[in-house]
Amino acid sequence: MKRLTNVLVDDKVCPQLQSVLFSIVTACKDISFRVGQGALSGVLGATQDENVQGEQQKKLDVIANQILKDYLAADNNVRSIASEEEDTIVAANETGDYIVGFDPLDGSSNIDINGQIGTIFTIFSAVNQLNADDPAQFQQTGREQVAAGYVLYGSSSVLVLTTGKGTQCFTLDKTFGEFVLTNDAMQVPTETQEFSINMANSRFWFEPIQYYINDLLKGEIGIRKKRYNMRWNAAMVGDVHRVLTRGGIFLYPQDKRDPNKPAKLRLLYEANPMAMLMENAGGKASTGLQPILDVKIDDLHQRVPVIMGSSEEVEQCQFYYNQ
Ligand code: FDP
Repeated sequence: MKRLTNVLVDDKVCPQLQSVLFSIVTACKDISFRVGQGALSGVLGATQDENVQGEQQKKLDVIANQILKDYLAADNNVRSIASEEEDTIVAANETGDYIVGFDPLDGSSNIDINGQIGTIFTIFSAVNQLNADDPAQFQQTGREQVAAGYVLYGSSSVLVLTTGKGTQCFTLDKTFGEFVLTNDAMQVPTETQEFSINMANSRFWFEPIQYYINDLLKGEIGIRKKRYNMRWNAAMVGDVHRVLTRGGIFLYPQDKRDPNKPAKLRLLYEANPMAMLMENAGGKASTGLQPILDVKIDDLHQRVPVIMGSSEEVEQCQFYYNQ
């Protein structure tokens, strides 16, 4: 049985980065406990407030955000913080070597129904010449991430992490409160017969996705010559975990619903970390036109189309864009 601490030492992760990872993981253990308490600890339901993206904040969004901010601000290795629930960058420690972005509680609509939810995080090196409160700290591409991961609060709490070499999965052993290595090299199968998309948006999609999904729906009598099944958790963290575990393709494409929000998922703290985990497990992650990890972050809350999962299936989907 290998604990997270030992894995990071064996993988020669530098002590400063280890410290940042432990701050995040400790916060997530706290969040996991509160999620598990549910209605008993008064964390369910909504607040009266909206975040910068105009979404109503759930109580657990606010609580998880505060827990992460408190742990990270107390870590001298963290220079700046960006969160889905914060309008702008949060300065932590001017001398910190790392900057951290996170979605404190992904899948908010699942909170009150006891569905899958999670915390997604990304870590970059800080830019030395820039102050901690300068949003340009995050103007990097996903390729520059030094670590990324998520904690899924499901039937068990799992940490899926990459520090660059591969994608590892740890399960929280609640008897002694530590994450224990349960898969040391996640591998996404290259082929799949399972897709994941919100079909309710189909009339708003652009042509490449209309045609691609239509061909999947035709099954064995269509051009793809095999029957596809569909799954939708309405929490990216749950859908991506399934794809990382048994293959599949997860899509949240650009659509025509609201010209001000052409895509839904955020690049910095949703798409990028998931893309890094996916690529390091042998999968692919694309906007349809380019790898997600090559898109430069211009704005902390920038949105991006997401197509990720089994490599051959993502390539098939990209074919419809190329045409
Ligand atoms: P949510 O708004 O509930 O936090 O982060 C956005 C996200 O969830 C993803 O986790 C999820 O994949 C998607 O939005 C769900 O979107 P739909 O409302 O279209 O189902």
